[in-house]
Amino acid sequence: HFFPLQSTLALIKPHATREQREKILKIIKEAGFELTQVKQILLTPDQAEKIYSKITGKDFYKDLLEMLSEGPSMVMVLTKWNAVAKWRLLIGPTDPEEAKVLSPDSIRAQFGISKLRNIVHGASTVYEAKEVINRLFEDFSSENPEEN
Ligand code: DGI
Repeated sequence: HFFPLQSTLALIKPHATREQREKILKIIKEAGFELTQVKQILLTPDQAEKIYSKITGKDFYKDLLEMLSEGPSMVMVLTKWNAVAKWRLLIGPTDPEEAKVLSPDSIRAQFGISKLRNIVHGASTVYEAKEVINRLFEDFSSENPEEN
């Protein structure tokens, strides 16, 4: 079978400890992802909206924004064959309690605390991944004028 080489948008949420971040980066490497880009950044509400455009209308969206404002997130572009689906598989279901049952080896099963504090994010589709990577990394570069 042939799978397309893809990039996905991944995020380690602010509540992750340094030790957990290191463990997750090790899992990423061992799963064969290339860490194409990485930025540790305190996401603005505007940047958060780009990542979570699907759920801005949900009642928990304000909790999500508050959680993301607690500290820097590690924003990553991960590249691999079939990266979007592979990363979603590796992180597991949204709810860590569900993940522990359905996918006990997944990142959310191992390190997630709750639906909101489920340690990581991953784009759901190739289209979404492309949109978010373009918009976020464009933002990041415009914050460093000398790079333009
Ligand atoms: O793509 P996922 O992160 O797996 O899931 P999603 O796009 O439905 O939700 C995005 C984030 O929003 C999720 O990582 C945590 C938060 N969230 C989702 N469902 C709930 C939630 N937060 C709360 N408090 N309650 C929910 O039911």
